[in-house]
Amino acid sequence: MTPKTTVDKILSNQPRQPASAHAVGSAFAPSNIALCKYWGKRNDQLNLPVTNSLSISLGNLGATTRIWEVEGTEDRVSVNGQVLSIEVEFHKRLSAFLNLFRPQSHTRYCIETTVNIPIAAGLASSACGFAALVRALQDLYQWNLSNSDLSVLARLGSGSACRSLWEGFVEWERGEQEDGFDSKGVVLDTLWPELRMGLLMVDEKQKTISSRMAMKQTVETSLFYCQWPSQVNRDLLNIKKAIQSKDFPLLGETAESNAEAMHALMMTAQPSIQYTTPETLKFKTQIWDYRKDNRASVYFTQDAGPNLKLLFLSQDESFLQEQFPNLQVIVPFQKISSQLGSKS
Ligand code: 2P0
Repeated sequence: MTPKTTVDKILSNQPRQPASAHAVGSAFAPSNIALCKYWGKRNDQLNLPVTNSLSISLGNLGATTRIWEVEGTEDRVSVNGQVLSIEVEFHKRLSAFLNLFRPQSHTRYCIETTVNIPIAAGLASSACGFAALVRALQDLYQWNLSNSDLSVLARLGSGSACRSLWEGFVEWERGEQEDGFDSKGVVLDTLWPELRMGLLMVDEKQKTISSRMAMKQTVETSLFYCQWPSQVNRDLLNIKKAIQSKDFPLLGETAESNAEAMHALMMTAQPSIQYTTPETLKFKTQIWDYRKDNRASVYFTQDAGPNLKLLFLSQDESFLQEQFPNLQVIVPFQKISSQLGSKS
């Protein structure tokens, strides 16, 4: 199975042409932050992971994408109003992904994406980018695919994108099949309105090594990688237990320890990979001190970058905003809660 055969199978009963020559597809997808991380693939071509992972979506923070067909020799891509050169890595990756969907080999696309979170700073912008793109393609071609099918398509663009098709907690089930049709997101049926996530920017610069490369390097060279699946299995059980019983310390401790283990693994890759800066470590120490002194029940998680995402409950929000004036507080369940409220 290749990405192309996967797409053709999922789209076998769907329109492959836009409804009209001037049709435009448009869609939003939220960003997601993993509480139990995806770190390592068993199939690089299909983005099939070694383990399950579990994330929380960021409500209104994410990507909004518009797409339409154009004449020309190249796709035209703009991100936050800036046109990307075809030499840029992200342009190449997007065009390669769009090759899977073009009705004719000469079809070209214009893609306009607006992302309301810092790009490539470890805030999962490629995840919401690819999820918004498959949703925009669904809108352009008027497919009627389920979120589950769209999740498989988004995974082919970027693994973690398969978790960005839902709000709230989402588990990416690694699946067992070689073709990857069972490797997709599944939403957990639990709301936690008091939960908060705080974005603590340490550095907005683009990362030095992409997560894709870092993941590959870790799997291929770390002697400790064989320990990772058992850490994930244990952490997933605890995170799901914590979500069900609303046990916040268990959720925080497990998510923090899972992120620290992922970064420890990277350090044992050859050459060693280090996203943590002295500034990151300073913030971590501050967070550990708040817990130790019972000043706040706050934990962190960290992705492929120096920035931290704090996990806490609404009761500690004002204290943490005072301590970290630049903290961007996200209420992950606000959007679902207000949607449910307006329906009732
Ligand atoms: C995650 N990350 O679970 C982990 C934790 C970063 C750190 O998924 O190669 O951009 O496109 O499948 O999804 C980032 O990796 O990698 C990621 P590809 P992706 O969120």
